[in-house]
Amino acid sequence: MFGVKFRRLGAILLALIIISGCSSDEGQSVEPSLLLGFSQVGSESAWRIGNTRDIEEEAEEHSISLMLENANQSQDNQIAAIRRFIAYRVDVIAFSPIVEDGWDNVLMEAKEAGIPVILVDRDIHTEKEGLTTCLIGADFYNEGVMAAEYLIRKADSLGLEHVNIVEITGTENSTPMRQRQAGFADTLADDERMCILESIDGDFLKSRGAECMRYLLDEYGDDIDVIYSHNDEMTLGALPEIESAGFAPGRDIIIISIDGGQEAIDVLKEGRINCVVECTPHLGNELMETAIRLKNGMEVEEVIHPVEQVFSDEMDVSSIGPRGY
Ligand code: GYE
Repeated sequence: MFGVKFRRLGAILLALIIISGCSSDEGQSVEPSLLLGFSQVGSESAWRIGNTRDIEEEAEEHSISLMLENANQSQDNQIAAIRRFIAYRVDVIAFSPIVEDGWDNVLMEAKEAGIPVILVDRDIHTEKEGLTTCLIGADFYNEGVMAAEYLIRKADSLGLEHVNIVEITGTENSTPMRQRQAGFADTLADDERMCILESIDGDFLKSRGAECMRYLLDEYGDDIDVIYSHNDEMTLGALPEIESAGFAPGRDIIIISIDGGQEAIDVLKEGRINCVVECTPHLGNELMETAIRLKNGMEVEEVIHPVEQVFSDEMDVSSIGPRGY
């Protein structure tokens, strides 16, 4: 089947034989391995690639058979993947919903098939109860809060009286976009110095980050004091545009990014980014542990957030170790 990647093929074949009701020649049934179907958003960022790798490695580590499908940034592809997982009768379905709305029908189908669903990384919006079991992912609202708190401290230390901010946001209607925006705006709301000139959709892509930056520079020029970008890729796309326009990122314009991948941390160390809020892609271990618990009919926690930190020019950046993504 196109696009389906089989991990531990032997284990899957064994699981499928057992699912279809066969037993070994001696008539002894073999303990089925856990078969997990996971639909990934795409490969849009270092974060996403690191997240996929982590999930593959942790599946291996936990002896879980993983059916991994990459949706290439399409919700339709994700829905089709989930339907295939149901048809295969996997034990557990997990997916990172590209956007929040539009999942009710396919998740009802999973529920009717009796297959538990885990949300990884991003949340969904639904009026229906009990479509998913839990969410394993970052607290994006808090990431927005941490970004804003850094900016307030930075404005204090530079003695700024008025701060013009432009925001390059992630994929519209995705959880990280909504919550990173809300956490940031809410935290700045009472600070009269802070003015968000415009928020523009960069879709978490480097190329869009560059395009958005060109537009923002045309529109606001040297009025821009701060760029708040919802991920490293868009930040890395924006930086050369800022430089071509004759500004020094990190000095003339304060740059705040989210994710904390190696490339952005290297640029932070060069002084061309001021602050990177960490968003860890290492969700694989929790995902596998949770899938095992669900398979065994155990309770799971509704929301699992990893602990995250802030890297910035307020610290000794040379002490930041290798990031691994
Ligand atoms: O910040 C971005 C990725 O959902 C947390 O998606 C994830 C975001 C991450 O493409 O780089």
